[in-house]
Amino acid sequence: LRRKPPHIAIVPSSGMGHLTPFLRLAAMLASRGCTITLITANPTVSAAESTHISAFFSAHPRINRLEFEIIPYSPPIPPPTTLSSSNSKQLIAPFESETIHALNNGRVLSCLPPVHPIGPLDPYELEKGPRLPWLDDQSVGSVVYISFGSKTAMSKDQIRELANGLEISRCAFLWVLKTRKVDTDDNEELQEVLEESFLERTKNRGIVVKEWVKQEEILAHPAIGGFVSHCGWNSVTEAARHGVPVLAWPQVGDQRANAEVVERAGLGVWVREWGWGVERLVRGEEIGEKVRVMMSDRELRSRAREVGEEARTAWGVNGSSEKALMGVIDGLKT
Ligand code: BUP
Repeated sequence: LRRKPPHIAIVPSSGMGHLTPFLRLAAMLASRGCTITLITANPTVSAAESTHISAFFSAHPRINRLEFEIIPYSPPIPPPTTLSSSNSKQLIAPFESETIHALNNGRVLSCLPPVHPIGPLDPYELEKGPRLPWLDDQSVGSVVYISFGSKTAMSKDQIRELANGLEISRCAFLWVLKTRKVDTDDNEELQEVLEESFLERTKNRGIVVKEWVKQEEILAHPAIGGFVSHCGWNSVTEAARHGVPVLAWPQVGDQRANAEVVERAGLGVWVREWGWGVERLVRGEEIGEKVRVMMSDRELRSRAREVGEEARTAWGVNGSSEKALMGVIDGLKT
């Protein structure tokens, strides 16, 4: 008797960093015969989420949509805490094969559900963003890409130091700049944040964009030779998939654990002295120097390329990721 593919409900939590992998997973499961219901919150936190959700449902009419309304809630003011955000406790150890093995063999807790290591995830069709023809005119491996993800906005002073650093590095650059955590509040013009003279001096060497870009497509572009990243998990897996060296500059949450994975995997370097979030202002000279070193480090580039090959093997037809995904689907068949 043939068993029926499962019906799976997928509930992404808020923010593009959560929505992106869930939409990719939904598309991957649907293309393997599963019935999918995607449950999304209304309103979304950012405009990027609404745009991507609408585009996703237009491209995948067979995926069911359920919306739930978020009721406004004013949380009580929390009592003062003695823990500082610069504390170096790590909650999550880097996810590596021994860790997954320990979790799945009851060595951590006996009652945990199985953990299935799936990824890197395929981008789904119609992920939104403008084309950047400028990149096509740059030579192979010459451009450093800078992005701190969808919700990290650095201080104005740090942004100016970063600009200074990019200028000092003398590398070509593509910088996705955010000045506010939520995109709907991000209304400042570039000229209000960066000096006009910086934009003028670097106009033939770099571009700064404030709108949403197709990051996966950028990282896949042969002109990209390095990535200055906050190490959101999606960014790390995307850099790994395309074998792009990373200069890790983690800011909050799990990003420090992710930076450690980047370093241990040989995908990049992490300058620990740059600190954590707003701990210290990192000067342009230091940034420029590290960017220049990353972009000219042939050994790092070749290690990152190897990581990319391993990631592509994991995600290929008979790779470990595909096997894990099919294992999940098989286990849920009725
Ligand atoms: Br910004 C930006 N285009 O312009 P992370 C981000 N992305 O495609 P985060 C774009 O959003 P958390 C843009 O490729 C990645 O898939 C990017 O996720 C994409 O960081 C995703 O890297 C960003 O995990 O979320 O947004 O800080 O920290 O919650 O993982």
